[in-house]
Amino acid sequence: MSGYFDHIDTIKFEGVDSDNPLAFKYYDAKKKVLGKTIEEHLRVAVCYWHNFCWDGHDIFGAGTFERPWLQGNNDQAAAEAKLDAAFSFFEKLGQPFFCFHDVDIMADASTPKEHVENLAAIVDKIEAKMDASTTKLLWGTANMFSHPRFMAGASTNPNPDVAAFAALQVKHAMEATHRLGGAGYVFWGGREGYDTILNTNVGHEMNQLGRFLNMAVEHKHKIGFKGDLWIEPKPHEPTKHQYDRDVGTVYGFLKEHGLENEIGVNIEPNHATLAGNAFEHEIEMANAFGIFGSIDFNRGDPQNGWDTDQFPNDLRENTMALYYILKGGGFKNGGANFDAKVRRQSSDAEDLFHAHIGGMDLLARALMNAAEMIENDKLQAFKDDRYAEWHKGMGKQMMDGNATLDDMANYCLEENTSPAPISGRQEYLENIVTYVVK
Ligand code: XLS
Ligand code: NI
Ligand code: NI
Repeated sequence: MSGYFDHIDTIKFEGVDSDNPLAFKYYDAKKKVLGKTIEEHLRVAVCYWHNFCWDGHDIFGAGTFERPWLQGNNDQAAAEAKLDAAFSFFEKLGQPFFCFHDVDIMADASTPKEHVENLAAIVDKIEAKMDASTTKLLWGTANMFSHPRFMAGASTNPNPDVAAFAALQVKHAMEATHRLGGAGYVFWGGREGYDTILNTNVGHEMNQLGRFLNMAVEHKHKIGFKGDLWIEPKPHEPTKHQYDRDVGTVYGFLKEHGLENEIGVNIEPNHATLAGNAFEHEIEMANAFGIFGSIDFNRGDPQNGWDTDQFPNDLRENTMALYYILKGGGFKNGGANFDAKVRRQSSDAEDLFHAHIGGMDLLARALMNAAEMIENDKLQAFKDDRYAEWHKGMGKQMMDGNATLDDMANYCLEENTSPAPISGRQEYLENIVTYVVK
C-alpha cells in the first residue's frame, strides 16, 4: 500500500553546512553531551493528536490538510490507516518516542462497552507495530474534554455518572499505557474547572478531583505500572478557569490531597505563558518542589492570548529551559514531547517534517548551550556566593531551626547590623547567557 510519506526519505544528520531542509543540522542523535547522547538527554516524542488527528480545521473554517486517513468515518479501518501513517512518519523522523490520547488512536465509540472494545482492538495493533519498530511510548492519556458529555468537566462534573465515564477511560488508557511500556501517564484537566462560578461549587469540585486522582494512583499501584504520573498545568482554555492553573497551584493541590510523592508535572511553555509565568519559572518551581516530570515543548504567540501550540524556535528561552532541566537532574521517565502543530496553511506532508526537524535541532542546540553553561557554571557560582552567608552564623541557625524570632532580633540589635545593599548583577548575568547562546 502506498503511503502519505513515501516521497520523503529517512531524515539524516547532515550537520550545519547542509542546506537540505529535510536533514538535521544539530540533532546528531548519538553525539555525547555531558556523558549522555543527545537522544538520551532529550527523549523526543511526536504527539498523535496534532499530527495525525487534526485536519487543519479552526473555529472559522474547515480542514485544510486532506490527510487520506481522516477522510470518512473514524472506524477501525481508519484507525489502522492512521496508525500506519503515524509509524511511517516515526520511522522516517527517527525520534525515539510518541504520545497519544485514547480517542486519538481508536475508532469512535458510542457506548462505554464500545469504548473499551475499540481501544483494545487498536492497542493490539499498536503493540504489533511497536514490536517491529524502535519507537517507544513516552506517555499515554485519556481525552476527557472533547466529547459533549464532558462539557462541564470530567471528574469535576456535577454529575457523578460523567465521572464514572472518566474513570472508565482513565482505567483503560492507563492499562493500555502500561501494556505498551509507556514511561508516564498524563492528566490534563481540560475542562476540570468552570465557565461561570454562578453554577459551580468549586470546593466540591476540587475535592472530586482530589479523590479521583487518588483512585487513579491506587489503580496504578494495583496494576503494577512503574511509570510516572504527571498533571499538566494550564490556567484556562477551554474553560474560563482550570483548577490545575500552574506548577505552584498544582503542588498545593497535591499536598492538600496527599499526592505530592505520587504525581509530578508535565510542563508546557504555552500554558506557562497563559498563566503569566515564564517557562523557566515553571521548571524551577517544579525542581524546587521535587515534582519535575516531563515537558510538552511548544510556544505561544506573543501577541495572541491563547494556546497557539506552535513549534518552539526561541533559542535563548530553550537554552535556559534545558539549563534548568539539566540542573534538576535531567529527564528521567519524562522527555521532550512536541505538543505543537503546524499552521493551518502548512498543509503538506513535508511541513510536518520541517516542524519536527526544526524543533529537534533547536533542542539539540539548546542542550549543547546548556551543557556549556554547566561546564563552567558561572550562574551557579554567582548564586552559591550570593547565598553563602546562610551556611554559617545566624543564617544557619535560623535554617536549622535553632533560632527564635527573639534570637534573630537580639542578634540584629547586638551586632548593630544594618546591611548595605549588594548588587544582584542582573545585566552581568544576562550577558553570560548572551555569550553562550549560539
Ligand atoms: C492542551 C494540552 C493537551 C495535553 C494532553 O492544551 O496541552 O494537549 O498535553 O491532553
Ligand atoms: Ni500539552
Ligand atoms: Ni497546550
